[in-house]
Amino acid sequence: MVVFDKPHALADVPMHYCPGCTHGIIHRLVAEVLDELGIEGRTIGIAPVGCSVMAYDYFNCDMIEAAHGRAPAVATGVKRADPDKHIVFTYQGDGDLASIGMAETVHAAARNENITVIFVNNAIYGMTGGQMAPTSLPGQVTQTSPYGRDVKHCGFPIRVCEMLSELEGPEYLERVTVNSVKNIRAAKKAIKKAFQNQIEGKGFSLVEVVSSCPTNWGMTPQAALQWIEEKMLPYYPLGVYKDRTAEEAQV
Ligand SMILES: Cc1ncc(C[n+]2csc(CCOP(=O)(O)OP(=O)(O)O)c2C)c(N)n1
Repeated sequence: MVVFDKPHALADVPMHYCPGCTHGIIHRLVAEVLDELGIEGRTIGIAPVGCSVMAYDYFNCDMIEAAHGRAPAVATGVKRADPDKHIVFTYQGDGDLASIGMAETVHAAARNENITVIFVNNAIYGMTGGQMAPTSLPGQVTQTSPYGRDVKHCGFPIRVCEMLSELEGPEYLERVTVNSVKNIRAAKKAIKKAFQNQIEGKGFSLVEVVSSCPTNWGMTPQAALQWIEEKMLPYYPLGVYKDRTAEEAQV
């Protein structure tokens, strides 16, 4: 009896990610959701620039590569071209989504575009070698903040879910993490909801996944999962930051 199998929506190829990187887990969760909702054949994913730039090799659904930060704009075009047919998701890192692509993110949310955004927050620019990101923590040592992020000089990290929750536009914003089995299960639930919302035409749904980058954090994979728990989560609390349908049901 097969009790555990590779999701069909995930390509059967080795991934290039570093040991302990959580991109692979998050890819798998997205693929499981595409399988369970039976939407692989009509889904178009928008790959970012960053470590997950080659996400187009890892999903069996159609994929488009967007220039750095432009995934929500590309997703908007694809979705609006045939809104009833396509399911469209973006998959973006923090440099991509919260730095160079911040304008696209905010405006797609404000317009309540009916798309699903998977936001992988690993608090660093992974692909380019570990520079400070908009989500790097105060005091965090990176290649461009070797003495630790000094907020007087570099400003404060951006909490994307909290910031977007001030907009009227978005339907659903949730922050999850994948540093334990329990948290991975919760992350999958949130990702599934973000796709279901789109199927039901509810609008902009973003799931922020607090993630690890052992290579650029300079830690073992195990220590990186611990660092998520001890350092990242106090600054980026898990939870639902907006759920319009649930809020309206309460009124
Ligand atoms: C317009 C443009 N500016 C800068 C770059 C260089 N660049 C490539 S990846 C990247 C940062 C990626 O970091 P993040 O989005 O956090 O993803 P990660 O690699 O950590 O998964 C940058 C700045 C680029 N490719 N294009």
